[in-house]
Order: sequence, then structure tokens, then C-alpha cells
Amino acid sequence: TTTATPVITRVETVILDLPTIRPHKLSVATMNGQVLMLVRVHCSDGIVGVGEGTTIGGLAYGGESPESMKTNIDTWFAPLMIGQDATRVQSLMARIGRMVRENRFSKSAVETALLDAHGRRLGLPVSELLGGRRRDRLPVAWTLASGDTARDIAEAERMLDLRRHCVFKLKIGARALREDITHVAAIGQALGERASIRVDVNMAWSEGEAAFGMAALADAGCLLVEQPVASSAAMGRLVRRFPIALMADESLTGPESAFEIARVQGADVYAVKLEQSGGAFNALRVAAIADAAGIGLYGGTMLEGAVGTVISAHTFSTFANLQWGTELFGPLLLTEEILTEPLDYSDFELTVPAGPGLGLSLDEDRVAFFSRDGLRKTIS
Ligand code: MUC
Ligand code: MG
Repeated sequence: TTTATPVITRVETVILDLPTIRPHKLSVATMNGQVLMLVRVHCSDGIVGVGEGTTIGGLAYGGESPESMKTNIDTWFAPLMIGQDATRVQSLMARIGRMVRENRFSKSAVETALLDAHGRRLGLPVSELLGGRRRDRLPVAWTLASGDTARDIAEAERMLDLRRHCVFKLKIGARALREDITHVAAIGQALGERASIRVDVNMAWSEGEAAFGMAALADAGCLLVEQPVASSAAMGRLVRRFPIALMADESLTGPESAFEIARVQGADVYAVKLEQSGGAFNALRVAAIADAAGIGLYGGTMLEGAVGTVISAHTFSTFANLQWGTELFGPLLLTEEILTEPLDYSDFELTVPAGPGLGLSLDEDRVAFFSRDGLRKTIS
């Protein structure tokens, strides 16, 4: 018997609108819900893989939105994929890369679907297609971003009681600097030795504000400051001035920027995000550059739903170093479950699924229920 090479027959995209458990306040946007773009890649051997593209606050964080990803995948990616060998994931991503500039988030979504499909085909978890997992569980930080100090403290206490999180990232930068410092110090004091705290400024500060802020944050017991300023040059100066660890997030957009920041010694830690990196394989390249440069690693999130969270988990599970843990809590920020079996968050960690592909199964009825009307589209 001869087995025909499985090829891609159909690419399907859908937009889901899901509410969040509370408003999530970042310096760049306040989110009252999350919009997920899911892409399904159907193959001639009957296998279907799923991927996700999600942003923060629509276009507030970068050049792609869930809606633009849907349009671009339907219009430009799908025709490049149909009829192609579904088992050569890296070759197909290279083909797409030659015809599609940028669009890192869309590429990440499509690559995830291809990896999920191929893992299912081979009967292996995606982590094994990415070099092999080194750990089955990942520590997960929680973000306190209600905008209210007392509410954040109550939320952190609940997370500690549930043994769900003991590392907290505080979103600051929207208010006056002194107010933010008071907020961080109050949370640090309330939680004491039971938790560790860090902040994400999402580029809101000037270099002068950051200089004042980083000194004050160090005094408040904060161990890590994420992207206080937009400028890479300013990041490079700040990293030399303060003992508190400085993490690059927005300025890290894949292997080239990872190399450049490492070259100028512009950060102590990288927040690796699958979508920002342009997919799992590029995230592995970012991690390799960080390791070679002596830069610490942290597994970041774009506040993705289950699919985007789990491709990240598979990828981070293979990292040689993950000194700062992860923040893969995205699904917990949403009120609605779209999996038939929820992810296992327990004892401050997330379990990396062990089944073939991503190891997830979507609840199709719920996916259909939350799909934005009229936007479901199939290309074959
Ligand atoms: C970011 O900038 O890191 C991650 C956690 C969170 O609450 O927002 C994100 C984005
Ligand atoms: Mg960040």
C-alpha cells in the first residue's frame, strides 16, 4: 500500500468574543473582554489542527488585530497553504514567510495549527516536535490590574488561598508615578513573604520617570520591572543604573530584536511571547539567543485563550532555562470555558497537556455560541 502525503485542504477562521472576569487595566488599554481569532487547518488525512491569534486591546499593542489576522489568513495565507504538504511545517512556514511580510501574530496562529495537526498525526505532543519537553509543569504568575489597590490585594489573597498563584505582576503606568509607587508598596506590604511582586509599565514612563521609579520600586521590594520605557536606548542605560532586574517585552519582536538587544546588553530578562516572536520556532530562537547572551527567560502572554496559552506552554516546556517562570494565565481571565476539559491550574503551576498535538479538545458548541455572527468563513 502507498500512503499519499497529507496535504492541506481547507483553512477556516473564526472570531470569538469572550467576556473577562473583571476589567483588566493596562497603561495602553482597559479590556472588558477578549477577542480570539481561531484558525483551523484541515488536512487530506482527516486531521484538523487549531491555532489562535489574540491581541491586547485590539490595535493598542501592535500592528495586528484579531480581525486583520482573519482577513489576512483568509485572503493571503490560505491560498499559499492549500494543496501543500501538511507534514513539513517548517518548509510551509518558510513558504508563507517569502510571500507574507511581518504579520507575526497571524504566522504564529497558522504555525500552531500546523503543529497541532502534525502532532495529532504522529501521536506526539507538540512539545516533542519542538525538541522535547524538559518539564511537565510551569509556574504561573497572575496579573493584578483591577486599577484598585484594595481590590488587587483581595484578589491576590484569594489566589494565595486557592494555591493558584504566588507571583504577582502589577500593571502600572496609567496613574501618576507616586500613586503607582504607593500602590506597589501597599500590595508588597500586605502580601509580605507569602508572595513575590513585579511590575509591568507597558512603556508608559519617560527615562527620567523610570530612573525615579526603578529606585523607588527596588525599595518597595519589587524584583523585576518590565518594559518601563519604549526606547531601547533608554532601556540600555537603565539596565546599567539599577540592580533591579529589567525585562524587555514590547521591544522584543523575534530573533533579530533578541540579537540586537543582547548585542547592546539592553535587558536582564526577555519576556518571550509566541505571537510577538512569530511562532514557536522563532520563540525557540529567541530563547537560544538569550541563553547564549546570559539573559534570563520568562514565558510571556498576550492574554490568549486556551489554544494560544497551550502552544506557549509546549514551547516554554522545552526551554533549557526559564529562570523567571511564566504568566500563562490567559484562560483564567475569561469567564467562559471553550475546552471540553479545562486546563489544570493547581499548586501555583499549569500542567502542560500530554495528549497528541496541543492535547486540547475544543467544545464546538461553545465555540459556535461565542463566534461573532457572520464572520465564520471557509476557504478551500
Ligand atoms: C504584557 O504587556 O505583558 C501580560 C500579562 C498581562 O496582564 O498583560 C500582558 C501583556
Ligand atoms: Mg508586558
